[in-house]
Amino acid sequence: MTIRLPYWNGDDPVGGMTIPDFFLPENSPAYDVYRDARHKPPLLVDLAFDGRERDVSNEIQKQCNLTTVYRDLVRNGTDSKSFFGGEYVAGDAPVANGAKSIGSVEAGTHTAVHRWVGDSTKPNNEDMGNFYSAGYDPVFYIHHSNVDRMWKLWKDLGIKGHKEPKDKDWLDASYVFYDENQDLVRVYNKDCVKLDKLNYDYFVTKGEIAWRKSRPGHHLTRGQGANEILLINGIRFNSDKFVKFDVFVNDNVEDGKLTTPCDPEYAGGFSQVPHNDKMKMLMTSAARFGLNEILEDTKTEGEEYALVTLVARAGCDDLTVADIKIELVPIED
Ligand SMILES: [Cu+2]
Repeated sequence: MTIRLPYWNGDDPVGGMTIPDFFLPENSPAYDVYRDARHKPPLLVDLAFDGRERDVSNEIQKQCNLTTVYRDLVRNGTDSKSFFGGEYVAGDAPVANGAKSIGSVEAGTHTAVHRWVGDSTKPNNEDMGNFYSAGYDPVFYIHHSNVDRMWKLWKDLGIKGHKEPKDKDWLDASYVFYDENQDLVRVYNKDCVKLDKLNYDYFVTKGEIAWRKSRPGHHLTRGQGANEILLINGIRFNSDKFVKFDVFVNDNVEDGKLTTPCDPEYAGGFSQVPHNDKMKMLMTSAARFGLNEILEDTKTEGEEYALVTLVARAGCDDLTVADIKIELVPIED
């Protein structure tokens, strides 16, 4: 049996950056009433959305989106932990203690699209903007198919360090799902790491590689000995709200110029789709940002100190951070 799962390649500047037409007519089974009414074509998706409208030209939005994808897949996705996030291994409780560390494939464009599609006039940004309701919107499935595709694009870059986790406990961790007969089936991480085993693949889309050339002012570099990584540890936050803070490195905040996700000083953001609509729950997590390119791009590689600026964007009232440090992480072969 062959099935096709559509995906929304919101990263593709050739026609991909608006909600696909099929999901728009009110009589379509793929329509959902709980979406942000302002975010319809021709408006382009903002892949770094933090809850505020950007009001920029399509050309600038396109460029910002490409830089954002580049940041998720290259600059911040330097190794498996930085890209996927901390490992849940066999025996871990999934949500109870929060994620060990968030990955760029989750915290970046993934969460921004959830928030951008969800209805900003609803208390919990239903449907796409909240964990409990995201799956009610058919857009959820084309969005998450594309998150899977990001994984493949990340691997296909052929950059050293872009490897699956090898930890046996992670490979043996499993989840149960209902199959088409409503029987529970157990699925292991190790069954999901090889696309040929899952037996699916993606079309190559027209603009699919556009973001690869979107490092600010530079070309793709590969193969250095180690990655310098900025770690923000012990992030404690209220998980029932949309939370986002942005991270800037060596940003000259006094020059009065507003730094945007298009600028090289923008390291990325920490954000998460809220988890619960009623209960207040404190979660802890951590975030990792690749520094190799950012230091080159801001021409500050030789300096002894790096200035790290965190800017609260949404839901940060109760947020605390335990520790900020820089670590040199060897690149795995
Ligand atoms: Cu999601």
